[in-house]
Amino acid sequence: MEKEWKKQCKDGSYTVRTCGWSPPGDHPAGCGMKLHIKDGKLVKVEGDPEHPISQGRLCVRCLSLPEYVHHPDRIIYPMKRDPKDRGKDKWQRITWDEAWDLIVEKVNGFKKNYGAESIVVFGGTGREACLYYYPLGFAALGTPNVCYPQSGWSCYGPRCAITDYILGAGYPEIDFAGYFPDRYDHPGWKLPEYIMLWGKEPLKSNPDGFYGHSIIDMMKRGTKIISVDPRMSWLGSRSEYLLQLRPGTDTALALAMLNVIINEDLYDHEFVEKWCYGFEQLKERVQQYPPDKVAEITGVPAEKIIEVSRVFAKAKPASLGWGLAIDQNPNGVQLGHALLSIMAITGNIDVPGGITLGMPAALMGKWRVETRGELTEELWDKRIGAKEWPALSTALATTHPDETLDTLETDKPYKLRMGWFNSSNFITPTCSAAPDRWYKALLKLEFNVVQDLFMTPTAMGLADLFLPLSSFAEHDGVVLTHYGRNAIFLGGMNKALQVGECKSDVEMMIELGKRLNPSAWPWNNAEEFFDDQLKPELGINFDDLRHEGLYQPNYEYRKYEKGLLRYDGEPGFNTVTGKVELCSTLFEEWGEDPLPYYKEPPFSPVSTPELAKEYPLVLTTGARTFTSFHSEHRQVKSCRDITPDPIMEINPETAAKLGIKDGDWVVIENQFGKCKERAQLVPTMKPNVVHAAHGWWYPEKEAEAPSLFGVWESNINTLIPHKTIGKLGFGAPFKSILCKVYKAND
Ligand SMILES: Nc1nc2c(c(=O)[nH]1)N[C@H]1C(S)=C(S)[C@@H](COP(=O)(O)OP(=O)(O)OC[C@H]3O[C@@H](n4cnc5c(=O)[nH]c(N)nc54)[C@H](O)[C@@H]3O)O[C@H]1N2
Ligand SMILES: Nc1nc2c(c(=O)[nH]1)N[C@H]1C(S)=C(S)[C@@H](COP(=O)(O)OP(=O)(O)OC[C@H]3O[C@@H](n4cnc5c(=O)[nH]c(N)nc54)[C@H](O)[C@@H]3O)O[C@H]1N2
Ligand code: SF4
Ligand SMILES: [Mo]
Repeated sequence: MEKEWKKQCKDGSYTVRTCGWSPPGDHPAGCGMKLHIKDGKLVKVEGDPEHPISQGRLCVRCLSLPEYVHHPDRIIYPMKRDPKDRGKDKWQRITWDEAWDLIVEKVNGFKKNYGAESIVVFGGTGREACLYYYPLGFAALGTPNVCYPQSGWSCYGPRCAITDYILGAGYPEIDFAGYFPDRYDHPGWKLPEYIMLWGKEPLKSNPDGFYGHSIIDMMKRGTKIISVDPRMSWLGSRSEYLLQLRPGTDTALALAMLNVIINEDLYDHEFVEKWCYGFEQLKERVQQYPPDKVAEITGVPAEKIIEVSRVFAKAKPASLGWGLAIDQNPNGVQLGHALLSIMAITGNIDVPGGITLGMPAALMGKWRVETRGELTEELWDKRIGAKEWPALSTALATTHPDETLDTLETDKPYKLRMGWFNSSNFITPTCSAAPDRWYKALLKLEFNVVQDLFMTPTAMGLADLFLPLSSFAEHDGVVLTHYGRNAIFLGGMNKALQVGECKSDVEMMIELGKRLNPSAWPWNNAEEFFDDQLKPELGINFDDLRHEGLYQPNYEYRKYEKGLLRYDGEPGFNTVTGKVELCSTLFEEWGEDPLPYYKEPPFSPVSTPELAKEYPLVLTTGARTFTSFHSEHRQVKSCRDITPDPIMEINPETAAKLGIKDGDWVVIENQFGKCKERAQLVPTMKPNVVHAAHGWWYPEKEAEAPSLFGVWESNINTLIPHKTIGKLGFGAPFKSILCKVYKAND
């Protein structure tokens, strides 16, 4: 890549090269781009063709960045409001010093009178903030209660926990040659013959550390796709095999694939013998899932299950992209277990073109979870829901989300008093199930701080203090793919301009940390902080990264043979048995079945047939769109012009029976709640399945409560129940619930 990161022009304008993260929302995709600044304003964004991963490609969310950065609705100064005026537009501009003084006074007061555990930090997904809200809680505010509020922690955490317990390794990612500067030409890399995309649509989602368009790069070179998805996505329509299963029945399908692969002797004997634990037990278990029985459960024909199992097992190498549909399923732990078992017994783990596993030591990021060392054991023991849900709290340093709502509602085991909303606008239909209950419960908190860029429904409804956040164009940072769990590369993020008095998460965290707990916060600015966080073995500091643009670490395959996965340096996997646990010792210890099994979704035509008479359609929600990141981008005109309304997809024949035409506003309703969206007739949808968009609010509507920007009108999460979670505490039915649909009369 070119070494110059800032280019000055004669007319005073300039260009800054950077890697994207957030805000606005994005998982650490880190696409390369050039930001053009003229007269102090961001006027244009273009893709950077020299960036080895994105190679000049950008999506509409970055292309429309100038509209977002300079949007008239942006909040660019700190503001406060009297708690009695929550929900009213009665804000008063204050200085940063006044904001810090108020926070310090409140935090010290709550700590002294009620203990630090009376404070809770809420954080959302995948944005830069997600590296920082743990230390904000543990090392600045001093509380053990950091909460990711999605019911059943149904995003990424379950997949990471399953991987920890079954493989003892970092996140398993499709090998897209991202570690190597020469990418697909790298001599040690192999093209996957097949990639199975299971409940994942990476062109739109680019999740966690995976640049989705790499799939297209690989398809152009010959890779074929298997799509396991109740909908037909763009990639599904170009796949060799589309397994259009009934939502939520995935685990049965995965077990049937194991049945075929094992019974037809299509597995890798050497890998199984050397590196797997519990094969015989698994073999016995999968006999319960013959393809014809599973065809009835899933709606996928038995011949197709058999054919795909054969094709996948014979492909060398084959890869798997497992998506959000694994997490948003109370039976998802078993699904993840079965999928990793497929990858293991077909010999596709940690081999070129298979799935890669992160190295035990991340490239940076020691402050993230390790800062919990700032808390005493006594305080750590007070973490909400940790004792009740050991499988969750062992892998994740947060509270249990559903228990946190119970605590807010009941004041048990103690009363929560202060909330800090770091990167979660969660009364919109994003992070939480039962958002109406959360909203009422959160109003009980005595002091709420919101850090954001826009006045969101959450901020308008709940905040007493609003701290203005800078976009990634306005701050320095480091893009850390997979948050360090499988760091494919590090991207240099360079500040191009300043807007108002906005600050980044890191800048705020350092300033607050210095005031509340100075010994844990020795750095004076973001650059000092990043210099310190980058691992010395890398031999680069922040300035080097800024100039280089990207750091790709290279990759070591078959780490289990070389003693590179275990902390003791022995060959094998970092699990209890030192092997891939097809039969899990830890699940058994936690009272769960050690082998994967299928369980019907909690509400389905099979598990609740009576209910299905009233609510005959299976609803799946939240498949990503290019034009928004959860609740974000609704005020960005270029994005909204493409997606002006929330869309519900429905089969044309089903719609006709219900008297619904394309473009009609419809009500989606079940026993928990209702939501209004616009019908789109999609011939590839199965007749009994509908899909509804999530994350909708209307920045153009009335701001004040009860409207809160129309947040209750199209709030699909009011249909998702609280605490309908899996046995180990993971997974909730965001992608499989029952509903009925009818034409809206207004
Ligand atoms: N029905 C349904 N619901 C779902 C899903 C679904 O598929 N279906 N998906 C779920 C999933 S997987 C997730 S992860 C959650 C996501 O839920 P959240 O992550 O809570 O997303 P948002 O509600 O959009 O809130 C994020 C807020 O953070 C702000 N923000 C953006 N970038 C930054 C940043 O870098 N720093 C800080 N401090 N703030 C930032 C944004 O402006 C926004 O207001 O939604 C879940 N909700
Ligand atoms: N543009 C954009 N990108 C994003 C986000 C965003 O909001 N916008 N959010 C980010 C976040 S937090 C996450 S977690 C990732 C998620 O990204 P992905 O893992 O790609 O997940 P989704 O887009 O929710 O869903 C992927 C597919 O799962 C299918 N699906 C629905 N129900 C089921 C089911 O029961 N079984 C199976 N097998 N498939 C099912 C959907 O039809 C969809 O095509 O995206 C991230 N990236
Ligand atoms: S995926 Fe889209 S929003 Fe994310 S960095 Fe790349 S271009 Fe920007
Ligand atoms: Mo997510």
